[in-house]
Amino acid sequence: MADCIFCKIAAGEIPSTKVYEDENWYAFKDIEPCAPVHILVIPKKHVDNILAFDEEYNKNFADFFLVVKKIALEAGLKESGFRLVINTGEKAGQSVFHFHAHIIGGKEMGWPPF
Ligand code: D5M
Repeated sequence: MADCIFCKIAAGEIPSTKVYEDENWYAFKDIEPCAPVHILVIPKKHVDNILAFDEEYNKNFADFFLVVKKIALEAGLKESGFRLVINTGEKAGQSVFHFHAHIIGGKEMGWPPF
């Protein structure tokens, strides 16, 4: 999508610190890390957020959790565990409107998260 910063990152038009890539997914280090490990996982095919999913688009997410698992294991998060955060909508803290999941780990976390 034109003028989408994460589409440009996935296409290599804007630099990022890549940690994973396959045909459908791109993952890179968050520029403002809130933990020792803070990785963003994005689909290469643009969607604003979960609220924009339909049944057809959802098919792209069949392997989403396996991709997250692979990235988390490669980041060394098996023992410590990790948090997967998907801010959806401006009021919930979404600032970039291209779906992204935050993989956050490497530190103790509390609950609730706010
Ligand atoms: O999270 C959006 C996240 O995207 C936020 O943690 C900063 C990160 N971000 C924004 N621009 C970049 C670039 N260029 N590289 C890496 N990370 C970036 P949200 O859930 O929308 O608040």
